[in-house]
Amino acid sequence: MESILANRPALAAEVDKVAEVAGYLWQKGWAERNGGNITVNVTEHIDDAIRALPAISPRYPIGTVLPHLKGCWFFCKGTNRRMRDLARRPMENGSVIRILDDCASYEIVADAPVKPTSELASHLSMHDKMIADGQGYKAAIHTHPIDLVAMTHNPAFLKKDVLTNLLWSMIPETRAFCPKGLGIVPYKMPSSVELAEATIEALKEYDVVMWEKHGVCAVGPDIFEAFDQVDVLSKSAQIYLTARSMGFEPTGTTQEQMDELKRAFNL
Ligand code: 2HA
Ligand code: ZN
Repeated sequence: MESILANRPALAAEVDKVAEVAGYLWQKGWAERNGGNITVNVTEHIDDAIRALPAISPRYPIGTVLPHLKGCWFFCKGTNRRMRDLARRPMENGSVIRILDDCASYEIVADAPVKPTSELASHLSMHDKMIADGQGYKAAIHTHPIDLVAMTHNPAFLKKDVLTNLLWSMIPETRAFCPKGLGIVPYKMPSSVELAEATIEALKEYDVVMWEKHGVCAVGPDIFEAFDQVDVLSKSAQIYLTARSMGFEPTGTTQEQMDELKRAFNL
């Protein structure tokens, strides 16, 4: 059967971006085995012919009710699929789903019955919040950056805004491009609805959310921008780690220098 992407360049371009970012996650060592997941709201690219397609799966519960997702469609990485395989063959390792009218369940529509990511509750909760916020954000990413996850094994870094200030102080760009910083969600069971709820709570205040001893989540207008947020934080973590492994504690930019940046960039 023909792919849903055939003759739909705008939808194909969104899936292409996901594949490109999936490759970066693998190359960075942030995506061991099936680690991490990506979802993109593709509703604007869904035409009447797609809407008429039958489901190719049973109806699955999301695990929570998300009222803003009524009538929405998502491209999702498949559960237990490798990020590096998603990079090369996105439609074999991910699928397009539609949210049903109860806002609490979904079905798979194309191309293959690949069940979405185990973190779907968190991802769809983030999308629900993005729609409520009305800023046109369409993408969510969860990944396992080695440096940032390692930092959460130090209890001192888990206190409110300690890690954010440390990471901001490593290089000015992090302050500029991740202006709301990194929120911390204390350890919770992967895939749980509790994790999803804590994630969207933290996203009210922060750009990126760290799941203690697990990984980060970020959202953005598209998947490139969501990835960039994590990438700048990881760069800061790398600078910190490099200084520490040279045998000294990095001084960091001063509070004054950061305040100056905040004023100059209107952060
Ligand atoms: O999809 O990263 O948190 C695999 C995971 C679960
Ligand atoms: Zn994970």
